Amino acid sequence: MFSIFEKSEKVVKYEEFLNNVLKEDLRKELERRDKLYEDIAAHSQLKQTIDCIRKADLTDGLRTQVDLGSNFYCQAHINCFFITAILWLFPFCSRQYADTSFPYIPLEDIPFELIHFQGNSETGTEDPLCPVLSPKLSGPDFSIHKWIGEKGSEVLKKPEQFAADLNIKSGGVWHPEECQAQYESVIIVPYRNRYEQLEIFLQYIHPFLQRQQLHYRIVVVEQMDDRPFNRGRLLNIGFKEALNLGSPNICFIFHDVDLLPQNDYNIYACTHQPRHMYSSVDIFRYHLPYRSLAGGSFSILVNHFEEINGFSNSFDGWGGEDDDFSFRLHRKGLEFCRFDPQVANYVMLPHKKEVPSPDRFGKLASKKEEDPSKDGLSTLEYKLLKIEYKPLYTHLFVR
Ligand code: BGN
Repeated sequence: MFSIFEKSEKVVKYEEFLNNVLKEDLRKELERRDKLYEDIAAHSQLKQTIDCIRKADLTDGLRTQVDLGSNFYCQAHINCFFITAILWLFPFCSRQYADTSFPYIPLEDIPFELIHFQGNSETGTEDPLCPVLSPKLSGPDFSIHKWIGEKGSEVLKKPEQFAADLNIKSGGVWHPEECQAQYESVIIVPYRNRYEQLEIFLQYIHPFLQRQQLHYRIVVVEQMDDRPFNRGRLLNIGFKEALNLGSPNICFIFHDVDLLPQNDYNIYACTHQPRHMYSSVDIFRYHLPYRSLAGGSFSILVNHFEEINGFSNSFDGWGGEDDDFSFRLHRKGLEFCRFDPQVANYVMLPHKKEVPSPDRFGKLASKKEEDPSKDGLSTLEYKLLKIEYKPLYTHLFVR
């Protein structure tokens, strides 16, 4: 029989073993696992790209340009054997080549980066200015996946009721009553056939934007034909039409309907540099798949967007228009920024993956050679069929 004293001595020993040996082993294992996950994500991104190149049936190989740095390029000819070799070698050298590092703006610098639009037209000028950072902000929302699950199955509030409860004006417009907003933004959402997602997006994003004490409007631009979805063109249309709806100095936020920001400190206002709003997304294991990515959610000042002539109108179907947009910014020296991944993290609503457009690679390559002034805002042609001022958004029906 052990005495109580011996027993407690044994417990202490076990505890020491647990804390010093087992927990330490577990920590190392988890670190190893995370490293492995990162490699797998980078590898599968490359594999996808290579599969697409293969499917394009490049019997003659692929003519491309290799970036030697400082804007010097040399002509390269890649054949299928070489592509296969890259795929095999990639796991051994992925860390060096999958460069997704980025000089993120840390949380404490965010207030200095934001552009203030003081005194909007709708609140009285005698009201005090809202603080630079709203006191209503809260940190990362880790319950968001649960919230989405519940909203998916349960009936959402009726839009009219939701708008009345949150004091949202017709057309999805809102500003704080207690102070003058320092930021004024319009959120442009390109859209077709995703009503369930739109409902969830709206009921999530309105309270989010209100906690940030912004003056904002949500504009949904719906493509009303059966041609392939053209995200860039819809965003150009949204930009032009939204300028007719409000002040010419607003900040533009181009936003996909399936993305929900998780952290209130990701302020939906413009920064001095254009900003790619997501630095990490749950579907990419909270990483960025590649450094020049500019898709999903992007904020930009009116003059910067005009300077690059907006998006290209030529990317029919999924993929590439955001890469072209990223290149347009780069060639004008308008490098974009991102907030810290702890702040700029997002959840993507589940949906069936769109079929990527097969000719996006060719288009991207030819657009790089072309002067952007030949395709974009300046050449945009469209028909505005109708505008509806709905309780939660301004709805543009376009063709
Ligand atoms: C890229 C797409 C982007 C998309 C991101 C994230 C292309 C062009 C060929 C390189 N780009 O692969 O449009 O936003 O994935 O999903 O397909």
